[in-house]
Amino acid sequence: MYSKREEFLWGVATAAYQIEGAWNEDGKDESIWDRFVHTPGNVADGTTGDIACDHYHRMEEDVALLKELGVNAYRFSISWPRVLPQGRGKVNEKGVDFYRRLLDKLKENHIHAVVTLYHWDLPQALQDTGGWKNPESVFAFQEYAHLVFSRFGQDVDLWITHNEPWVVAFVGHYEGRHPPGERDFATALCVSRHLLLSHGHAVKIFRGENLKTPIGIALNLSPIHPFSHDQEDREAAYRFDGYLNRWFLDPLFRGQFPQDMLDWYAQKGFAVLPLQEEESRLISQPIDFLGINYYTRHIIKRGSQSLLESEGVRLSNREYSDTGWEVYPEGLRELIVRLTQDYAPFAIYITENGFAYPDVLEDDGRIRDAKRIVYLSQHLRELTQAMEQGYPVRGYFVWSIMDNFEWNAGFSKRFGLAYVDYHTLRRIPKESFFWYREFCTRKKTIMT
Ligand code: IFM
Repeated sequence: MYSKREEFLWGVATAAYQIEGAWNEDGKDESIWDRFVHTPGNVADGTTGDIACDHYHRMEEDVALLKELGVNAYRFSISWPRVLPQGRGKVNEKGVDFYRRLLDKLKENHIHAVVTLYHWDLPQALQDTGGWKNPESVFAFQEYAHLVFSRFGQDVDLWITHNEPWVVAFVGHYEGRHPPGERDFATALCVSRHLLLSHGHAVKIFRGENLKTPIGIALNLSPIHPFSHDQEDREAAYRFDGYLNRWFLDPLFRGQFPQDMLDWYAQKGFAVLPLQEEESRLISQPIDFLGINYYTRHIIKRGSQSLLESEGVRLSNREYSDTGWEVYPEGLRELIVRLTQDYAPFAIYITENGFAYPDVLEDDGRIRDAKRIVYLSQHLRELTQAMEQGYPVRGYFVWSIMDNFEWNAGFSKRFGLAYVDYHTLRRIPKESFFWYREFCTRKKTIMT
């Protein structure tokens, strides 16, 4: 069993809704994503995750692919409505059995299992009573966490409570681009509080179960740079940092929302109650690691339109991925340094890092994704330097092992090391797959 001081994890990551498919099979009930994608207009290319990569039926083939890749860790998420179709109450044993078989297969192949409890697929039954804005959701999550820890506690090597709670709160409840598709800032703030509380409760339950493996949370974090040295641009950038980064980091590591953001939101008519003592203790109880999902930086200047009075700037001389994110490898080390200095996490895992590109399957059967190789190698160089400088990084995960359902962008964005032909569902390793395989093999022999 993996413990807090063991080998470095070189892995790849996925999430249930993005790969599993089988959306209504074997007792699984509807999630908010099932409901959302079945509503026309919500997904750019009109596709759904009903079948996705059909991982639910091809799990063994996919573990064989991981084996072929040579990683020593696989990060995946559990679909809450697959194991608890109504969110609480009756357990779906067929759903539990799927994850049991997956964990067994991973163990058989000597691949460490890294499990995310919540990667965005809330049971629709819970949404019907208010979802994350209802304080009851916190108790439902406790019940779910307890079930998962008690069934799989012995076979998982690293636990992640939430993936990118910022996205859940603000993209789902303020921007409305993800389910439940709300556009209300006060709701988003309330949801962020409930997500933090649910994280705290899950960690408390975990400690109560006396499980010895590490537990943490994965946040989407970015360096935020001001567009110019102007005071107003610098203030706007700091505000955006408060919005994106510090809004979750501060409660988790310091037990309170950042005061400048509480003041800013109050001044804009969104008063947030500071965390009460008990909430603060629960949310900031020690975790074993911080997971960083890193893709890009943000360059911010003052803007008058938005609630934050800030706006993003796109530079003409920089490279951007197919998702419109600037390629900025230096940002990975910058983040690691900053987070260590400001928050001193016990350990850091890069729980996601990857590059979307419109890859093409060529006539000779190859996918020459040279840009992805450059992206990964540059980021890994930064990571290696941070480690050489003594920063406490313990693992790195490429997003993703294979192309998959990229949320409201549907299948239009490809992040995989393996290409998925969505007609035949065949997985075809890209050049980056072989590159990462070589990299992992080399690293694993140097760093044990
Ligand atoms: O696909 C997503 C993943 O689910 C969460 N982090 C970012 C990835 C790329 O957008």
